[in-house]
Amino acid sequence: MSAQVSYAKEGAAAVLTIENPPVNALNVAIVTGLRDRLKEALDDASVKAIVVTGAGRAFIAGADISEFGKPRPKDAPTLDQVVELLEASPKPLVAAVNGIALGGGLEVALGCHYRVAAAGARVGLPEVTLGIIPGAAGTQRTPRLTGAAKALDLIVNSKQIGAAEAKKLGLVDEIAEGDVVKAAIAFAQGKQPRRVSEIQDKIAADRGHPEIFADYRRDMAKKFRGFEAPFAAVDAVEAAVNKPFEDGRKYERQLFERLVASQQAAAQRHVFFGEREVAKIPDVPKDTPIRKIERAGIVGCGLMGGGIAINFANGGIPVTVVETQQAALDKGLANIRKIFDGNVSAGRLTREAADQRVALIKGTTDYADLKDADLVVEAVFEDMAVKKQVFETLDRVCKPDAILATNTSTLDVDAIAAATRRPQQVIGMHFFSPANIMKLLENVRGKATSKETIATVMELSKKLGKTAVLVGVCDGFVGNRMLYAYRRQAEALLEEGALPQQIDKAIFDFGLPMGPFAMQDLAGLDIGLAIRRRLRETLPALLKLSYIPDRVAEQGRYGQKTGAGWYRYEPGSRTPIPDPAIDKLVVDYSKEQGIARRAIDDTEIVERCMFALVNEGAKILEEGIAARPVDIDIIWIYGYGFPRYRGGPMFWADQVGVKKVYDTIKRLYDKHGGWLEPAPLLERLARDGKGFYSR
Ligand code: HSC
Repeated sequence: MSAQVSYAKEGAAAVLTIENPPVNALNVAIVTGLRDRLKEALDDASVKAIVVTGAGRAFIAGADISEFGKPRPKDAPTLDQVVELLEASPKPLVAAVNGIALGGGLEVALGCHYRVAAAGARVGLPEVTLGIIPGAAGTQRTPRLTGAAKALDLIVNSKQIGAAEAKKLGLVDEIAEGDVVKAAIAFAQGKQPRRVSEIQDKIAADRGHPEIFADYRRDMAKKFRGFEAPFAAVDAVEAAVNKPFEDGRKYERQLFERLVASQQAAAQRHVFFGEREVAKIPDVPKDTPIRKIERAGIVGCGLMGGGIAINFANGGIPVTVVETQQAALDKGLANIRKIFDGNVSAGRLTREAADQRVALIKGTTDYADLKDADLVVEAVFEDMAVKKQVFETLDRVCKPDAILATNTSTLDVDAIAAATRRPQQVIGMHFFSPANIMKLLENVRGKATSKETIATVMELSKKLGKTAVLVGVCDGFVGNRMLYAYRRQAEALLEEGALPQQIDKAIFDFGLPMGPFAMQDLAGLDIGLAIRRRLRETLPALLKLSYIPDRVAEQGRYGQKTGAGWYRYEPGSRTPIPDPAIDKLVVDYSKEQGIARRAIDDTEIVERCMFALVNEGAKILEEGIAARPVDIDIIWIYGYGFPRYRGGPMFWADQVGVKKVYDTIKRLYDKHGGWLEPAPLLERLARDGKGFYSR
């Protein structure tokens, strides 16, 4: 069906229905259609009231995001113009909000004189998530109905609320018992137009209280560090309170225009579509059969296994957890209960829901109890011999069609699969720690993994509440392999003249939640030490690894858990305090290596670390370990806190210019050699003037 706004008469009411599946996004055709059908209704003398509604499950999911940044036909009306036409209607206009009303969708409803919502409807202004603010007077009308504080909460946090709460806030006038369109028509009877832009009482009460906004800006500063849109949203709501409607609307428009053309908005739009794109695997068709996962198993009830079990329980899937020792099992299950209890005390879960979830998790010391599982995730010690043994056992005890997944973060999934007679049903599910909190899941396809296994595990990932990305087999897969490349540059910078706190600050200011050294202190330096020792055994001589991290760890400084690592920590505190002992260790190491230390500025730090990340990403793409640059971007946003407003490392590289990235990497490689060898793909794109997204 093509996008259209249909027109129907129901007695003396005209019903304008927006039809643009799947979510009735407002593209140029719909906005134009809405204007034209409105005119038709206004011109028809027999029409006494007008109802606007949506076909299917949505009212309107907002402006069509894919049209942002693209040229529009000159004579096409803009959404804000049509919303003003709606409000100006001399005939009463009621929005029959049948389903989700987001962004421009809610703005259309607010342009109507009244709103009647279905009980299951949801409303919100999520524009800030897209790096913009509402652009059809949403920031001006919302506070007129809710007051400034509630409007700020809704808009700045991109909150979506149900019909009942929307009614409580004043955004909705009535909740329909049955058919929402019929209810809207009935509601319109005898009503006069009531224009939201003219409602004064709530904003009049907020006027003269600048502290509402000053306090809000202060409180949100940390959460939205680096983002532009949330702060612009506060400015716009403040204007709604202090300026006449028309001036506030113009001000909102200026802010909207600036933001919609910004690099941040382009990046955040990219992330919106990327989040959906990663679920679609190029060579796994949409109609690939999917197995039902009704029962799961987990081997290992340590920190990781326990966290994974919580995911299954949260997804409503019964799960059996195996540990070989009863004591370890008891400890693991007690930890799981503690995490659920914590959720209850924090108010995130009711006691009843927590108990139901705990009841879905059964412990055992007998592998035979996994015989009915449709899928088993292995989460044991990171050692190939141990893993192979576990998989041999699973292959023996599990039913023939069960899927066997490994949670390895570094080992070869193909070698693990070879320990079974069902390599086509073996896959990696690389959960990030803590598994019950981190949203990212790297699903790792081996050489033999079947499309059915991939499709099943990708679908299951959604049920577990994860953003899953499919990757191929290599050391560290996508996320950690790139992380190693970035860390190696950070370590080289230490040798050449920088200190950990300077590097961490530069990376923090770039937008990551923490720099590489604070991150290692959080994860534990002992894990890295074991990996480095293993790597050194096989690395060619030219690819050297700095010994500085080894020296820190060898002193028993494993990070936060030992009270000292790259930083020191006061007892019970997680705040890193720079430590002169580490500064001395770093400076002494440079001297010992005969390196003359030099002043290194923040720009060089960011470029060295981030360009190395991009260069490794380019190698990963060329090798087919990631199918598309968007897979890498989503991994880095969800797994490592790469700032959403930069769109992920590959998108960011395109914004910076691949040529600049290549030239810098090449210059550094010519000087230092080793790890920074430019990826041929990077070189080719730079030469051809292309980007990762315009190959
Ligand atoms: C906006 O409204 C700006 C306005 O304030 C001002 C405009 C002023 C203009 C002046 C101009 C000069 N557009 O998520 P799903 C696609 S900003 C395009 O898988 P679900 C989606 O990509 C907008 N496409 O389904 C997917 O496509 P695929 C504010 C959109 O049931 C398919 O629909 N609104 C789209 O899990 C299904 O989506 C938002 O930010 C859109 N607006 O969730 C809402 N929305 O199948 C964004 C969806 O090809 N949308 N698509 O992959 C959502 O949050 C979710 O999609 C829903 C549905 C909750 C609507």
